[in-house]
Amino acid sequence: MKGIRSKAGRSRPPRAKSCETRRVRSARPAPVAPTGTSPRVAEVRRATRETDVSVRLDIDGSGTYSVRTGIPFLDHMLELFARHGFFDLTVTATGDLDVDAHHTVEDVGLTLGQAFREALGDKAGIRRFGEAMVPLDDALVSVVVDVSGRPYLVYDVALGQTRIGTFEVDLVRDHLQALTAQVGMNLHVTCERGRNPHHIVEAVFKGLARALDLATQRDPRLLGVLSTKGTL
Ligand SMILES: [Mn+2]
Repeated sequence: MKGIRSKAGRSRPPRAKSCETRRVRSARPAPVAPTGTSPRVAEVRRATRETDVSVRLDIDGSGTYSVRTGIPFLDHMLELFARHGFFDLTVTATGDLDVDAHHTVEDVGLTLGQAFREALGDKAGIRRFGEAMVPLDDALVSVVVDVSGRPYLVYDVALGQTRIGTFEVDLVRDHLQALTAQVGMNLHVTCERGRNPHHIVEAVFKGLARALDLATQRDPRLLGVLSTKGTL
């Protein structure tokens, strides 16, 4: 016994080798694949007598976009929505803008919402809830979302009939109402404060992007859907 102990002491391995051994021993096992690794992409076209809208969406994108709706302010909002939500998004729309922008703004919301719903599939593995507070100078907007399958919009942004350039700001509500209905989500948008309508609306879309990004992300701890009911 004494001999063995003495031998072990003498043959102590050099420091480097011992570190190497420790590193190998503490190496973590390869991570388990998260729930669902299939691509979450959808392509939707919605054509009526009023509008013709095409959307291609990749939820797990990097924020690249190509948006042409014929309404420059809406393009601006959807571009920053894609960028801040890390969604790859292509939107092409032609509509009866000679009537007004209403049909196009609403139908782009419907088609985008349908693309989200299709890309999310059975919603297995998603975080489901997401929230964001976004400032832009004078404006501060909070957006909270639950991709619950129950469409409900609470839109507390009092801007009335204000226009941003030629864009009628109240159309944002119609766009979000259409989006909410098609995604099947509970969406609360609250303008905490703000003066400049452009800033406020921009904060709405950035907040929506960030909240939806969170809500649609996959949580590797989840098996199936995040609901005690078993379905979303
Ligand atoms: Mn802007």
